[in-house]
Amino acid sequence: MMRWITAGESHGEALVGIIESVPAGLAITSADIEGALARRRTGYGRGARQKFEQDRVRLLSGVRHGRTLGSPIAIEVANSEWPKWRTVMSSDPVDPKDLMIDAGTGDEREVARNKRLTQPRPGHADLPGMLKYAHEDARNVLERSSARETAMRVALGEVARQFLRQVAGIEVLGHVVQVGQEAAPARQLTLGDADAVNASDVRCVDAATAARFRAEIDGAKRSGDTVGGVVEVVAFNVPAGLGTYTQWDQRLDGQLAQALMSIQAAKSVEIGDGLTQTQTRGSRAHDEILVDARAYRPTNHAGGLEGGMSNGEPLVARVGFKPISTVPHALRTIDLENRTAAKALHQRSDTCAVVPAAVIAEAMVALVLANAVTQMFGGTTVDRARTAMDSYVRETRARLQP
Ligand code: EPS
Repeated sequence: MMRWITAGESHGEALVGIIESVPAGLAITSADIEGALARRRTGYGRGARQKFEQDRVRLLSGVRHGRTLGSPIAIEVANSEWPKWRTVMSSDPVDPKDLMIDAGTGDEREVARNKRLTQPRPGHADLPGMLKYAHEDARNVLERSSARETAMRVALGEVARQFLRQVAGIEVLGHVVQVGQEAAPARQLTLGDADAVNASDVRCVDAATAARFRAEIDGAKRSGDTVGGVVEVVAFNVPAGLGTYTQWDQRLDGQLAQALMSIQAAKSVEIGDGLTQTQTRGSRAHDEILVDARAYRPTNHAGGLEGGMSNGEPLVARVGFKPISTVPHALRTIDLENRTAAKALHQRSDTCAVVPAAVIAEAMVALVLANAVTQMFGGTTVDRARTAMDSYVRETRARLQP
């Protein structure tokens, strides 16, 4: 089983991730990971931090001369702003006096950064986290619950993406289909759209829709607010049969839903036309199997998943994101220091994180699919996995040929 975990605080020295059971022989470099991280950083609606902070990647283990060894792969994404946070985020004890200085910047805000945060911000993990772990300073919660962690998900996701590409020719592409009230017209994404999606600052191929998305983000920013939306991830060239109906936790749709719902600010996951199907009669909801030169499906309402397995059609998942919780309009809360009514502190933040969320959702889908592929086709070397998968695809294709 391919397993992966992350560690690291938002303003800590670095994020660290480990992914294990990646087969040997996969071509991967730190440049590939840097490229993936660059895609996550861009996007309309991001805040100031993305402009000055840099992600510095080091591939610490599991890869030699550009090829995986089969051993655990450890990745570090260091935070270029660490010198400013060295004291406030120090692992070792610090002199309380050091928390009252401006870190040599002459900037009063640097002192503010060191102060204890006792007013949990609604929508964030702050309040339940402070209660659960008995923290008096919300920073002890927010540093880890922050979506900064998604940088490591994307770094690990790049390993999975290269694995899927090199073993199975599977490609994963995410785009934005809704920002606030503005929705893109229904349209099936194709692999040919990849360059246009990547070139768009709102990850949307249609210029008119992209303009509406930007206007929606601008409107939220002008009114001191934030805005959410929906991203859609499509995986192409997925063979039928990944996942299984035979046990609940092995179902691919369930694994995708868990992975996607775990992204910070995610509030809904939809597979295919799942929500529309709740209002559709069964006679029109399903994807009939027609036989021509080969068996094919004229529709893909199921989003490529039937019975908890991929069915050979493009896999389609949508993730709904709430407007991010760091709302410039201060929200009402409690000050846990004196248990009085207060206003939540706001420093700076993104107006909309839906655009990077499309890249993050791609990474999560890639990680789930890479695990499913290794489970089915073996996981010691890339070449053996590819040979096993090619033979399976040939065999199953022949069964669909009249
Ligand atoms: C985040 C809030 C912002 C984002 C951050 C995630 O940080 P800050 O409050 O320090 O301005 O910039 O995202 C990243 C650092 C990143 O790399 O995506 C949050 O609260 O989740």
